[in-house]
Amino acid sequence: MTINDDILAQLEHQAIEVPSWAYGNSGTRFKVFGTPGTPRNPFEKVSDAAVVNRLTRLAPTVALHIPWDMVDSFEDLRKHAEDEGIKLGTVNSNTFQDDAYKLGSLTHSDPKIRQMAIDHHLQCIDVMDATGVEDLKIWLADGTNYPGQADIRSRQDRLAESLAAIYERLGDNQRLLLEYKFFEPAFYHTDVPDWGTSFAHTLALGEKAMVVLDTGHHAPGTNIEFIVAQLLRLGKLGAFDFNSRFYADDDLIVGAADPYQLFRIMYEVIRGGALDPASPVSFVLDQCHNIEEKIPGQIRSVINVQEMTARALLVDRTALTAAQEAGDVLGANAIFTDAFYTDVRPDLAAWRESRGLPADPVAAYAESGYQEKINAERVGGTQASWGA
Ligand code: LRH
Ligand code: MN
Ligand code: MN
Repeated sequence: MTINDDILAQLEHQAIEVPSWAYGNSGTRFKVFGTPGTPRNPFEKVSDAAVVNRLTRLAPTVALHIPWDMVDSFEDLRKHAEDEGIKLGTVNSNTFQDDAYKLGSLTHSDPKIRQMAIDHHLQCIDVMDATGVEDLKIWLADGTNYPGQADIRSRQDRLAESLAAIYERLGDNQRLLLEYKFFEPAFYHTDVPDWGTSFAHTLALGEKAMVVLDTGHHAPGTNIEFIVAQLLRLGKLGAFDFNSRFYADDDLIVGAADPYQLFRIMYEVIRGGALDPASPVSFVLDQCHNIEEKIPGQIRSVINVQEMTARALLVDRTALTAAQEAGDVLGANAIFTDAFYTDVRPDLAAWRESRGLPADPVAAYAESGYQEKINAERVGGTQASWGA
């Protein structure tokens, strides 16, 4: 099996948004390791993101996290991104680091705290207005640790009201994307734990509200590709947060832990029409590089997505449908796995070269001297970290 022109044409427009926070230092609750060359401000994070795009032509936008990426002038940040050849992407809100939100944000029983959380989201929409960004991504840490701690049902009612107040402020082309996560930091119940809850709220809000599927936010063993198929069928899949995990929300490089799962997800993406440039689904990385180099880690990540997309495009869907309809269980499975086991790396490397890109973008980065340059330049100041 080889990658033909039809497949290359479908890969041509693939875009994977990178997260600004992947370029800052991150770690676990045990240790955050500092690394030379780490950005000291959002401008430097945008510059690093642009390097990933220059070497891969796969990452034309960078997601922001507010307040981590707060700057005096978003107009300047937007211009800086454009000068570097990329654009600013999704604006992520953050109501998980203030003391005030210890017992909840948009779900809090105190109307003053709820209003504070709503106002933060309205400020995020102001940032979107100033930068031309269309997507507001909301992930809430809201939840409880102990049964009986709070009334689960009234928290849902308050959440619906708060979300409606935010939704109200969206411009015509703007969207509210609601991300679910089954646990952490709350350990007993989480207020948006699953796709069903996110679906129910976004359905009630209206067409501009959609669900975010973060691949690390499910219980082990969950069939994520089924959720992808279902949300696409319902027209409510707004975005992916890609990463991979072995145990919890590990935020490792996408495709690293379970490449076959990424293949199965990309197959459903293609089956559901979400690779079409007109599709509303956006593909975003949500990762941290705790011990590995960050820029090469991001390059590896976008290439992993590209490779698994190419493999999923290799599935002979006509033959697969025929085998499925004939009840040929093993035959259908073989058609599926034949595509998965095809090494597409040489074909993609040749294609990259034909488009003036390096055959091996990770090696090209190592040879580019960029890392040495930022190691020398970015001394002094405070390194950005997950959380600042
Ligand atoms: C929560 C999450 C969410 C946040 C990001 C930093 O676990 O996935 O998307 O915005 O991590
Ligand atoms: Mn996420
Ligand atoms: Mn997460």
